[in-house]
Amino acid sequence: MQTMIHQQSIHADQSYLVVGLGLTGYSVASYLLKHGYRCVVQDDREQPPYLQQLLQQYPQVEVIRQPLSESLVAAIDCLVVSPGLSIRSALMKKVAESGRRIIGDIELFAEAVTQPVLAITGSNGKSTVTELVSEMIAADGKKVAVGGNIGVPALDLLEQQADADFYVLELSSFQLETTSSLKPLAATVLNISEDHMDRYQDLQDYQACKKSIYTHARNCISNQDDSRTHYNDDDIRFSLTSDQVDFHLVQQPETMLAIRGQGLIKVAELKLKGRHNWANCLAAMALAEKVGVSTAAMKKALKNYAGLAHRTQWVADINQVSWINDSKATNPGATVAAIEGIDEPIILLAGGQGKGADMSQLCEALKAHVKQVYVFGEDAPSMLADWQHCTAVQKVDDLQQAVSSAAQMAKAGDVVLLSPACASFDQYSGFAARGEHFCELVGALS
Ligand code: UMA
Ligand code: ADP
Repeated sequence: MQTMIHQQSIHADQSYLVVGLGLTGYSVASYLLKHGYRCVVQDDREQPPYLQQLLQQYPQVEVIRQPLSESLVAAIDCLVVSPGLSIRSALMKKVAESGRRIIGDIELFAEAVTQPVLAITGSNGKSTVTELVSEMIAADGKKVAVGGNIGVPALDLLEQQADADFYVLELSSFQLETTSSLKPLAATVLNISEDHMDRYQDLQDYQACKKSIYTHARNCISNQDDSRTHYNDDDIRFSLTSDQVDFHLVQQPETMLAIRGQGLIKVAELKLKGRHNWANCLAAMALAEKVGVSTAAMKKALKNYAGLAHRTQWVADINQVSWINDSKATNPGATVAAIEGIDEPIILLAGGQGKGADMSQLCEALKAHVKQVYVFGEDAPSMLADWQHCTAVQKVDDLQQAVSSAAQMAKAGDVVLLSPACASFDQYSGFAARGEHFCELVGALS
């Protein structure tokens, strides 16, 4: 069950406790203090990441370095909790039952924003769609501010890009859990597959958090091909398989992205590769249409957008073997999409923290396309057990050993794909550090 979140507006007479001093906590505390609200900050880690920055800016702020407790929250009206922290602990449940508000930074953003918002969630493709739709809006000559889970905290956008015509937010399920009054002009759930199963009871629980993005949305955009994303019969739909929806594919005679039967651009003209990216493009077109972007601007952005680093990113061709960095694949669904998008025989490098996901869902794709897997990291033993009946799998110590083993085994025409299906935090500071390490290791091979 979701912890109750109370709907109320920010009030000067309320006292706020900012829980967690990472990027979000720093952004929230700065926002509240700048606007004169009473707030204290709590983080019991040895080195809260943004402690120094906050104290430099606001030397008087009280930062509590003890664990959260009932007595600590007794005098507080509202807790603003960082997304990396669960609001489902026994203590948080008690706090909610006592009538105190538990919100996140996106709720504060929702209460303050005056311009239209586009909101994007889903298990995979969020960052790609967020960037792509923002490029479309910019190509149409409008000012767009982009943030949320993609990196810039939403409240920072309000402070730094107050003149934006539109705000485009990537939202994680964690951020949605603590948001109740966001009213996007258009919202989408791109797809749902297992992720963060260490924070949710089951897939339904996770799905319900994701779909809460639709609650107050003026336009709901869902994926016809994934019924878990559907809201109701009024949804605007995109699809790779049906042409009975607004945003779809046509063969004229080449495959094109289309809007209600009108081909807009050949998929061969896109820089983004892979069928999953065609779905991302269709979703971005649907969002862009709702903010009045012209089809010419959509087409221009679609033609130019080359995608983000660490998402099925080509790194090098060495002795006719292609090396691909898909470090951002932090769940099985993303890895399946990467594998299915490659026609050549694949050597897969995977592993890290599985976050409770069922890795056996990769078996079909492994059987069909992957000749060898090297697994590493915290959950390598269970991945080995889950996959050894599908293809050849070998456990190695780390990414370095995985790369050198793959280099020895690869033959001309193969693709070596880093697509871990796992989070990286057991060995790296994040997916970007893991992807950069992979690029360095590949660079050293050539
Ligand atoms: N933590 C503690 N104690 C605390 C506070 C945090 O141990 O008191 C830990 C958390 O458990 C977590 C880490 O610190 O492991 C970071 O948590 P955080 O809530 O402080 O994170 P921020 O630095 O504020 O970054 C968050 C998002 N991170 C998470 O949701 C974990 C960033 O998304 C996001 O870019 C940023 O806010 C701005 O909105 C990152 C992410 O990994 C990319 N998101 C997850 C994902 O995409 O799968 C949801
Ligand atoms: P997110 O922000 O949701 O993590 P990204 O756009 O950063 O999404 O992509 C993350 C991973 O998911 C990458 O490995 C990428 O190749 C894969 N991916 C992107 N779009 C999709 C999609 N529509 N379906 C499945 N996987 C996808």
